[in-house]
Amino acid sequence: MTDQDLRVGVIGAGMMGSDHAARIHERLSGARLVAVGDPDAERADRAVRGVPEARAETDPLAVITASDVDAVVIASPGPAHEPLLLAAVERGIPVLCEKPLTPDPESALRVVRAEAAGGRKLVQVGFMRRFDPEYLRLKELLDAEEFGRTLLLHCAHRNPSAPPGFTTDMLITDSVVHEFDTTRWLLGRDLTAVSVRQQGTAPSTDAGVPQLVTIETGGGVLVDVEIFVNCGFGYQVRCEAVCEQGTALVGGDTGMRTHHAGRWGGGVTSDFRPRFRQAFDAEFQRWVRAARAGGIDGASAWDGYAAAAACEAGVTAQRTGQRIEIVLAERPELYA
Ligand code: ISE
Repeated sequence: MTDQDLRVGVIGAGMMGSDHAARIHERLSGARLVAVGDPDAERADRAVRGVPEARAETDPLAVITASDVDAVVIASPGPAHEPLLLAAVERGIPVLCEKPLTPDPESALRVVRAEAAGGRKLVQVGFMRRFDPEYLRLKELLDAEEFGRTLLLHCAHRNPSAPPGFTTDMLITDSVVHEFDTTRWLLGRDLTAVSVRQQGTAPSTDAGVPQLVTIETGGGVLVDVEIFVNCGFGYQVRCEAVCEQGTALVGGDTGMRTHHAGRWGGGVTSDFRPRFRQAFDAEFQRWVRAARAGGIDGASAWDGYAAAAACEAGVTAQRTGQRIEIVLAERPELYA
């Protein structure tokens, strides 16, 4: 720890917030945890246990305005993000905000406009797949057109079981939001339309039933996503790119292979924390470096807004069974 360490406050001490607080304390260099804010005092206390120099707060805004906080991580529920983001932008401190940036495009655009008015990118959205070594290699291959032009992406996003209260909307806003972002990032093109297919004729109210999402993109690449949050066997996120002269697959669970008791096999990760642990670590370490220089290094507020616009269209597509176009506002100069 040094005097130049970035002094970080974490807002939200739920599953992700406490995971990030531990990450900052245990695994990052150039940063130290100074505060955790959560309206639930017990959760906040738990997240700073074992970090004597960090305090627990019950008012998340107090973390943003504290003079000993240089940068904040926002990991509270999405509906709480907008006032926190606006306060951080007003104070001029860097933020790493877990997705979603905000729950809808209108509020996301207000954050974008507030940031753009200040002329400096301060808000990074926690789309961690952009830091996953396999996804990074896939992007490199696609950017260099190693197998020719990209034609299609086939994606599968499977969670072992839906947490209590997980609704069908959340298949889009909480889960497929990652594919919206990775698709834009991998292809370097905006998304233009979205359709959702599901079993039967009426929109399903059971989030445990798989759905198929089709995404159209500016460059003409078609993307399909199977979203299945009740697959039972483990956590799996795959993306296969079909190019003119070959295919490339990431997320194929190609870790250690075992041979034992007359069988061979390998492991499947249990949830997104172990699957993307390396990505989260890299994302945070790079953010710390960027934040110390006063900026960001990852998905911007504009990317968060684009994802929110795709989610809104996706939920409408899911409810109506129609193909819904994704229309974006004019992009401020800051994100050109
Ligand atoms: C969760 O919120 C995440 O962000 C995970 O990455 C995703 O796989 C999961 O489906 C979401 O519920």
